[in-house]
Amino acid sequence: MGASLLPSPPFLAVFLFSLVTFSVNPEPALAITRHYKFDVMLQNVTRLCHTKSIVTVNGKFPGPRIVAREGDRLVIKVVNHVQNNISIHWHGIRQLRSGWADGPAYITQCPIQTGQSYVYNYTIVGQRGTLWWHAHISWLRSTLYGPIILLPKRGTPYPFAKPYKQVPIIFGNRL
Ligand SMILES: *[C@@H]1O[C@H](CO)[C@@H](O)[C@H](O)[C@H]1NC(C)=O
Ligand SMILES: *[C@@H]1O[C@H](CO)[C@@H](O)[C@H](O)[C@H]1NC(C)=O
Ligand SMILES: *[C@@H]1O[C@H](CO)[C@@H](O)[C@H](O)[C@H]1NC(C)=O
Ligand SMILES: [Cu+2]
Repeated sequence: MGASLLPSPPFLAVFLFSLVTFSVNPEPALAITRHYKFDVMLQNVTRLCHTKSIVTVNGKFPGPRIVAREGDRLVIKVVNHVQNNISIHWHGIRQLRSGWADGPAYITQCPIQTGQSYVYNYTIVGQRGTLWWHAHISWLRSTLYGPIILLPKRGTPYPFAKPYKQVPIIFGNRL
């Protein structure tokens, strides 16, 4: 008697499928992995009529921006092409179970030596807004930095009117 009331296997399968589809994922807020490559290299940079060879990421000063959505994974390969030891700190990112991706040299990792690389791999959990990354060894942070822009999940509004445009403003020292 009881057995005859159980749904047949195909029905059960369809039911479970719709449960997963509609309850776990009510709207597509799919987290993705975003890959970046940071080539740490020398570059001649001119500011205020003054040219200097400085350590940069990808030849840019200030450095390239990282853009991610909350929930995304960032995989950032840093390759060191300069004579200095390097490490990069992702300032303000909460490293949950990924402490080895935090970046302070001699605290969570050995520095990346000349000709070597390191892959920083972490997810953005419960954070939105604009942060920054910078070198975390010696005084290299004076030229090695850039913005990290954390957008809300797709379908999640900003806690204010949606901005028409974003312009990161970074304050740094004169070269
Ligand atoms: C910077 O300029 C100097 C002098 O012109 C030049 O020798 C050097 O190769 C330049 N470095 C880069 C990375 O372009
Ligand atoms: C670079 O890092 C290595 C490994 O920690 C260390 O042995 C070496 O002294 C460092 N070089 C400089 C110039 O700090
Ligand atoms: C990043 O970390 C995740 C989770 O540990 C792992 O599955 C993935 O393979 C890693 N990716 C790289 C490129 O190291
Ligand atoms: Cu910092």
